[in-house]
Amino acid sequence: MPKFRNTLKKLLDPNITLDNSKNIYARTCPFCGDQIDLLRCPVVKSISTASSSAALRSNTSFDDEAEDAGGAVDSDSKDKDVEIAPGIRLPKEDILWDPSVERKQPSSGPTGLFTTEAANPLPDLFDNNEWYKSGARRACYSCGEKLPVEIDTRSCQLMGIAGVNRAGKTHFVAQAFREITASNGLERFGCTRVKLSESTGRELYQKYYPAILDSRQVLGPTDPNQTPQPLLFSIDLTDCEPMLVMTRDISGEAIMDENKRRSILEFLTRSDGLIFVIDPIEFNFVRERVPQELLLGRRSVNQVDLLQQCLMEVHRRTNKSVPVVVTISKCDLLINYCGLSGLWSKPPLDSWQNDTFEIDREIREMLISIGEESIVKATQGYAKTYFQAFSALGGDPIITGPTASVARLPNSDPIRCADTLGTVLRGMATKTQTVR
Ligand SMILES: Nc1nc2c(ncn2[C@@H]2O[C@H](COP(=O)(O)OP(=O)(O)OP(=O)(O)O)[C@@H](O)[C@H]2O)c(=O)[nH]1
Ligand SMILES: [Mg+2]
Ligand SMILES: [Zn+2]
Repeated sequence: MPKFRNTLKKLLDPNITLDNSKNIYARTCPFCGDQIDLLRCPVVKSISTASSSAALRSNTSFDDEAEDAGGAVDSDSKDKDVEIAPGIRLPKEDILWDPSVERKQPSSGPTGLFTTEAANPLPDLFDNNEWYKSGARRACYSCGEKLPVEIDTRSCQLMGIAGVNRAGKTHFVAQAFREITASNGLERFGCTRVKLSESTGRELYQKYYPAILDSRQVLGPTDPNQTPQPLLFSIDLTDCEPMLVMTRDISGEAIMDENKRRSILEFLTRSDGLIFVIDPIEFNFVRERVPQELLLGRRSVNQVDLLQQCLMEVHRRTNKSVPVVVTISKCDLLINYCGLSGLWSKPPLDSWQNDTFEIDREIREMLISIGEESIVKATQGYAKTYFQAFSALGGDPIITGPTASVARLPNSDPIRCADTLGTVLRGMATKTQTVR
C-alpha cells in the first residue's frame, strides 16, 4: 500500500490508523451484513431530483419489501433506470457515479481522494458542490441501501439486540442511547467520542424521547410488522479502531418467529456483537415475590431456548467468536422484591475492566443460586459471553390504565444501561494497529 494513502486517510480522520495488510476499502454493509468493497459501490443521490422520484422501492414495512422483491419492471423504465443491486433500480439521473461504467474518475465529477493513483480511486463525496447538494452517498451493491458517509473512514460493526417480547429492549435502547450521548455514559469504557447519525438522532428525538422525557409514558410494544429503523452511531474507544455501529430496536415477537428471523431479520444473525436481554419476570424466584399485577402472561417461547437458538445462529453464520452480553433487564425487581444486590445494583466503579468481570461472576452465581442455571449453561462453549444487568426504568412502571401497557414511568434512576452497551462495544472493537 503506497505511503501517501495512509497520510491522506489520516488527514481525513486523525483517529484512524490503518492495517496495511488489509484492503482499506473492504467493509461490512450495515444493512445487509455482506462484505463489500467501497470501490465497487455506485455513488447515488440521497436528495433526489429525478422526476420519477427516487428509489423504485418502498422500505416502510416487511410486507412492502416482500412485494417489491417480486415486482416486475416495465421495459420503459428499464431504459431510464439502472439496477444498482439485485432487484433494486434507481432513475439514471440519481446515479452520480457508476463504477461499472467509470473505472476512473469522471472528468466532471470530484477529483477523488487519491488522484495520483490511477486505478480505481475512491471518489470523495464532499469534494464537489453538486454532489454535496444532492446528498451524494455510496450505495451497497448487495442490498441497494445508501451507506452512511462515515463508512469511508471507519469499519462498520453490527450490534444485535435480541430477547423475547416485552423483555425491556425498547426502554433499554432509549435509555442507553440517552446515557451515552447526554451524560457521557461510556467515558468509563474509554470512549472519547460518540456521534449519532442524523437519521438516528431524529428517530430517537421523535419516537422515543418525547414519551419518556416529556410525558413520562411507558413506550408501547415494538410493531413486529414494521421494518425496524437502523440506529447508527460512530464511536471512538481508546486504543481501538474507530467504529461505525449499527443496531435496530427489533420486536421480540418478530425475533421469536423463525420465519421472520430467517428472512427479514436475517441481519440479526450476522451480528458482530450481540446483546441478549433476559426478562427476570420469567424466573420462578421472581414470580413468587413480585406483585401479581406485574406478572405478564406466559410467553409462547421460552427465553432460554431463544437464547440458545440465537447464540447458535449468530456463531454459525458469522463463523467467528462473537462477543455476547447476556443481560438481565428490570433488575429493580431483583433488588426491590427479591432482596438481591451486588456490584451490579450499585453505581459503577472507575475501571470498567474490574467492574465488568466482577459483575459477570456475580450474575452467574446469582442465576445459579435462584434456580436459573439453565441460562448460564446455555452460554457454555461461547467464549466471549459476559453477564450483566440493568434497569431502564429504575423501578415499576405506575399502571394508570386497564392494562399494564398503559403506564407512567416511575421517578427512579435507571441502573447501568450504558454498561451493557459498553461491554459489548469493547468486545466488538479491534485494537489499534500502528501505521508503519
Ligand atoms: N420494573 C421494570 N419494568 C420494566 C423496565 N423496563 C421495561 N419494563 C416493563 O416491561 C415492558 C416491556 O418493555 P419494552 O422495553 O417495551 O420491551 P421490548 O423488549 O421492547 O418488547 P417488544 O417490543 O414487545 O419486543 C414495559 O412496558 C414495562 O412495563 C424496568 O426497567 N423495570
Ligand atoms: Mg420493543
Ligand atoms: Zn448491503
